[in-house]
Amino acid sequence: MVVKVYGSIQAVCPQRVLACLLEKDVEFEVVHVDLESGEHKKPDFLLHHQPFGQVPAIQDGDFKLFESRAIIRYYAAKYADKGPNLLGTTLEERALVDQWLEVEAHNYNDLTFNIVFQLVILPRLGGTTDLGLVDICEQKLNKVLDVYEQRLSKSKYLAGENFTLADLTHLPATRNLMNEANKAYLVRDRKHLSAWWDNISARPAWKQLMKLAY
Ligand SMILES: N[C@@H](CCC(=O)N[C@@H](CS)C(=O)NCC(=O)O)C(=O)O
Repeated sequence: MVVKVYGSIQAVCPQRVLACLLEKDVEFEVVHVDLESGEHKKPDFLLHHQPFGQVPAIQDGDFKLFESRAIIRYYAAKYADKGPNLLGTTLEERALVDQWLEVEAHNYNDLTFNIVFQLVILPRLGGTTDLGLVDICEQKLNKVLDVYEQRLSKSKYLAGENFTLADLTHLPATRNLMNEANKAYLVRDRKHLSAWWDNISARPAWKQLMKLAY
């Protein structure tokens, strides 16, 4: 049965899920949820798919799940023997994958989101960019990225020598930060981070998603 992914193919969190499904070569259908008209806040969507009014949510047969990082963990485990191993092999490698998934969720995501929101989304909605906030977020993000740079000077990928969910989870927001908010220098000014980005963004699954989305 084809997996249904509820969301917009251009939104960061659904893209995290779609990148994972493409890596695993799992057939899916995107059920478009129109964020601009607030479809994700309507009672039907809240009741049947995501009670907090956000995307993505999936339906896989009778099974439903929301929260993009829970969904990618689910598919990486469900299809552990199909395509690349995205969870790590040893107990320690799996723990490192979890660690960097947490770092992305708690140290990286909000800062990149705020920068992209202020510079790209808010002006589109007719709002005024808070450049002070952008500056504060950028300063904080610089410190976070220094940690990434140090880590990536020691291993090819965040959790070790293999591409895993730890890297995949960073793809959508980093693309937005670099391409939409014109902040590519935050990555390009760091040698190891830049090489990591070139490497992970060249993956066929990600390139396929970019073709579908833009
Ligand atoms: N923690 C949630 C966050 C979901 C989220 O923030 N989704 C965004 C799109 S990337 C959204 O639905 N935004 C509209 C809104 O929050 O009203 C997840 O990872 O699934």
